[in-house]
Amino acid sequence: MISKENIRVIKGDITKESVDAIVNAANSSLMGGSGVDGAIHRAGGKRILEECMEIISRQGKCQTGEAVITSGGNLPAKYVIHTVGPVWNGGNNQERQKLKNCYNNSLELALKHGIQSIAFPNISTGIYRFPKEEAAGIAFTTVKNFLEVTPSPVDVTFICYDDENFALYQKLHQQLPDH
Ligand code: AR6
Repeated sequence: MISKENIRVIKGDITKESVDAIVNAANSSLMGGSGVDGAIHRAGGKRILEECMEIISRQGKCQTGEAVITSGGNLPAKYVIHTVGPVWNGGNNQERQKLKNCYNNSLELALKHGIQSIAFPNISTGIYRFPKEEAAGIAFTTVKNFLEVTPSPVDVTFICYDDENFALYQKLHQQLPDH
């Protein structure tokens, strides 16, 4: 049973998190951008971009909903898991399923690398315009379902940057049992 102790919700800057892996809301080129992607590449340094370029040359673009992993460069986190969220286009373009895939694929990749703590930003809720309340529900439910069946425990933190997301995630967190 997943309780309040298994999932953390905080307000802050994900680049400052000392966890095994932080997740980046990237785009399919993996070449950086603005928002949280820009912040991670700025704080992490050029090593992350170099590793992203190697990945692209090996496998081509990172498709929406997929995830890849690099080192954390100069970040306190050991790894960065780059996932590509869907651009909100009204909801009839499999945006919900693709957002769910981002969380599941990031967690699968984390397990493969022995990662025991992971921090997620609120994927797709900035430049990609996914409605925040629905995105929060999908993120929370997907992570909760994953944790319920995973053989190796992972500490999950949702890092909210804006007040609206923080309030939405706090509300979802309060609905979890205490223990
Ligand atoms: N720490 C944590 N969360 C942050 C930070 C930060 N330092 N900065 C912003 N956020 P966005 P998207 C929050 O736009 O919607 C990029 O250009 C922000 O408040 O970063 O998935 C990529 O290259 C929001 O809630 O990502 C893509 O082209 C959340 O992070 C595109 O944007 C996601 O907002 C991806 O768009």
